[in-house]
Amino acid sequence: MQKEQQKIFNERLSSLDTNERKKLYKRASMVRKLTQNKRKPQDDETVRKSKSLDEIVLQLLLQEESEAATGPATGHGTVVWLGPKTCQVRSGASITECALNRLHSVAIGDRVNFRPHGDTNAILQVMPRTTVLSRPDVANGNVERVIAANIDIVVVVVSVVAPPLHARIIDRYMVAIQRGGAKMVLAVNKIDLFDESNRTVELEKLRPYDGMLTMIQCSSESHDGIEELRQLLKGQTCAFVGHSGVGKSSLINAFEPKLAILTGSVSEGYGRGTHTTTSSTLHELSGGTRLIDTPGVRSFGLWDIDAAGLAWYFPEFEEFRQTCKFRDCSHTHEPQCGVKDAVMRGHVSQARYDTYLRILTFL
Ligand SMILES: Nc1nc2c(ncn2[C@@H]2O[C@H](COP(=O)(O)OP(=O)(O)OP(=O)(O)O)[C@@H](O)[C@H]2O)c(=O)[nH]1
Ligand SMILES: [Mg+2]
Ligand SMILES: [Zn+2]
Repeated sequence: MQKEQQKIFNERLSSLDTNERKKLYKRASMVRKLTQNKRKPQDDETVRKSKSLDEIVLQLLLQEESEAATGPATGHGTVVWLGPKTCQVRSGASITECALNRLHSVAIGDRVNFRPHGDTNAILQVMPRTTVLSRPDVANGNVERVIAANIDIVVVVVSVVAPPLHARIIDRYMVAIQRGGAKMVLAVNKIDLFDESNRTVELEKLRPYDGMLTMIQCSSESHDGIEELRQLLKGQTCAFVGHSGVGKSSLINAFEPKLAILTGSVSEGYGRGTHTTTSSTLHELSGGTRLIDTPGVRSFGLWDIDAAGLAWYFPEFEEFRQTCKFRDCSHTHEPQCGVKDAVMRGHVSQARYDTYLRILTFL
């Protein structure tokens, strides 16, 4: 492969995850087998010059690109459903199925142009995104996975009691949401499960967020807090995210029972959800409210955050950073650190500071 080709090859390949690469190489080796079978045995010259697997991979990638760009767009709309191979694009009342290709990485909420291609449609262009919620791809940490695009609000759903409240994921989402430009609402779901023995323990975990976040205590079961949440989300495009089993789909059903989204169960042993929702869907409600249901996550990694910038995403550190002795203080080992001092004096939550340190060790 020539240098220039190698460069294009590396570039294109680095944007694929392990699974996509595997599939591509499988296809390439099939293509190679087919062409080799077609060749006559005496045709030594061709055999010697036969393409490497990498070259076939590049050829397949470029073929896809040129096929996708064979004419002007015939339609545009918003991606409202995303599956493994196709997505659905809504334009007004009509839905168009489009094939996913390696040229464009498409996210739910994206605004795209498309045109007919073969027996389906090809995406020609993804419009620039106003906001995103991103994380690193689980299989390939160098690839950005956009969980939702062009959202006004990310509703981080946590549950109390079953599964019990995990506050650390709130901190991680807070960082990613600020980075991506959307607003955040924290929905504390399943408050119908509160009783005298667990209420205080669970609410204590939320204390650090008092006054820092818009927080709604709610229950899709008893409908507590649902009206309040409805008012907050009115007319906005919102993505519901969080661990599996916390009740993201149930909450969306509570807003609009006729959606009847499949909901799952919480396993007895581990108190975890069972990953019921497997693909993202944007549901259009009356009044222009759009709610995106996303699959539950096991953990939430951070995309495009560096160690030097992390403290910016902990807004309560701000007033204390001013008194750090060193301007580039990392608030870890330095003497006379305003943030560490504030933690000690109880002005900054120890739990939030611990999350800060924990995230830092992974950056
Ligand atoms: N008691 C109680 N149970 C709830 C509430 N909301 C949801 N559940 C139950 O919690 C379980 C999981 O709900 P889902 O809505 O499927 O959770 P999810 O967050 O969409 O889960 P994934 O799709 O796996 O990410 C179901 O058994 C629901 O009935 C609630 O407010 N109170
Ligand atoms: Mg769900
Ligand atoms: Zn400091």
